[in-house]
Amino acid sequence: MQSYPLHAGYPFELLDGLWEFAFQENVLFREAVCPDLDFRDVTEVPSCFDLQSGYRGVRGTGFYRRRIRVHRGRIRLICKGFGFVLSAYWDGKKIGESNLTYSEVPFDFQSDEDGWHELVLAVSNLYDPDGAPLMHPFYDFYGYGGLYRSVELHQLPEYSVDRAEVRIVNAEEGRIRVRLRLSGEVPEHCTASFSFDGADVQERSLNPAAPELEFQLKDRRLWSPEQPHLHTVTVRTKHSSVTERFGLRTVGTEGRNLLLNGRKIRLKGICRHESHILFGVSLPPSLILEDVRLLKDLGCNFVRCVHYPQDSRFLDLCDELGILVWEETLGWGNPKEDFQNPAFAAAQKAQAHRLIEKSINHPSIVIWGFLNEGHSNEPETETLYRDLATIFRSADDGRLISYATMFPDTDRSLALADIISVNRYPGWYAADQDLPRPLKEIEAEMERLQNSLESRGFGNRPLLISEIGAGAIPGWHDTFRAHWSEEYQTDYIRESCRAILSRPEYLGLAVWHFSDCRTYASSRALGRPRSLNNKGVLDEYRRPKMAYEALKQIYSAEK
Ligand code: ADA
Repeated sequence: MQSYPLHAGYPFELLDGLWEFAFQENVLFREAVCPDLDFRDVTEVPSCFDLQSGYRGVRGTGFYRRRIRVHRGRIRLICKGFGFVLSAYWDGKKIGESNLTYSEVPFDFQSDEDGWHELVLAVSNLYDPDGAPLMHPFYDFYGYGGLYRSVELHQLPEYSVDRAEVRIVNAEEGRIRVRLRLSGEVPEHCTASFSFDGADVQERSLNPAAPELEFQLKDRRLWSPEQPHLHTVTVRTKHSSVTERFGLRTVGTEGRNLLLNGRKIRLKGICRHESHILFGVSLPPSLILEDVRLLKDLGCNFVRCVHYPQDSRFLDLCDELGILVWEETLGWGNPKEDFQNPAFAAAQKAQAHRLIEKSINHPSIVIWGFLNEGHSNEPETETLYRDLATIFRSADDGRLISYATMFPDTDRSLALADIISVNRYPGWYAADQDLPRPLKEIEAEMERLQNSLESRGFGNRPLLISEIGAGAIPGWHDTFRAHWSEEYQTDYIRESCRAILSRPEYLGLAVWHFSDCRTYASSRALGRPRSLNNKGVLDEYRRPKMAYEALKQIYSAEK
């Protein structure tokens, strides 16, 4: 199950499979010395090394080693997702490092000789505010270590076409702009052939300084959740080719409404971590597909992908099966101290650029997000919120911008957002802790929130509840229908959906959460029984709780 873009024309190798493995506890990648390592173990790529027996829950640096045969010349190594910090060594020489946890990162280098070479990838999962600024132990999801996603090796020709980014000029008319990413020694006069949907080949000459061209598609069809039609473009240069998939659709807002292809749409959504109790954040393809099937079965038309850049295979399936997506940079409740840390700000911005680059062609993605529940009520956070919004807006005018706030009444950056997105848990983290079953708080909070935002001048923007939910221990039933019972969770989800969907002022909601997932292994787990965030409508093995059926009924009935 390979994800788009697809490359051809030059030797390409997927480096997934068994690698030699060594581990140094409590050692940061910066301090580690590769040559002295004792590679006495093996591990699998992709996977989380801290989930395998012998290494469960460890913190330190994992070293992956394998030998690879290549020709002399330009090499690109692509790591599609890792945590937290990765450094790469080719024949003992460092070829790059990255602290962009969960991002897809390329390392370009030169191989000087034909034949066998040694590749070592060192991955640290130690919390370190300077070296690994995007991850923190207080995040409410487990910070796994390892090469979460595939590793690819591209033996590039003298010059190559690496990506073809498609921007929609006019969806109805099928007019698009294709911006190429070229690398290597691109000749001043060079041509490329473009073919759409495997046919309609057009030869064009390229300006290597600005390789951007406009096209008119012949057989155009719009993409929508009901009819997720997709197109492909294949671009060939002398020794390389890339195939990208895209869809024709528009997304915009009008007052409180979200418009898809000019038509009003409400969001029936759910939040989803990439997480499974057995695989951590490194999900096998069959499970990714199963998750997308479950989203469809639930009747969702929207998934909020939390809280980091996602596996492209999941996004490909959302494109194919017609689910609208919110994708965001890695963040969770970051305080102002993070915003004042230059390493954190730089990593956020770099990750935003990488996110756009990776995901630009997915028609399913309609919202770019960032900094979940950052302390957006503090003046010190304003600059980074603004900088991130600017990065997304200037790179892409075909999508909306939002971020999930927990400070809707005092937030200082709301004006940046096309959609006001608020995380709310009334009646779960109840205002009145002595009241049994405080479900009434939900309705009251939806009313209050809407009025508060109107009074602050945001009454004319779409309003989304980007999280709402309650925890349930799977299989625990209670005649009192108390907190943690499947009964309370079911009642809670019913009441949340009713209170939100019955109000035309709300764009919709993203229920928290899809499935139970591992979180704190520290004493913070006192509020997280089983060391899991238990607010899934599915348990950690994807077995349905009572709330699953309830949500399915509501979403299936809601047009
Ligand atoms: C927040 C946060 C989620 C999760 C949730 C909860 O809204 O964004 O990641 O931690 O709270 O379960 O309390």
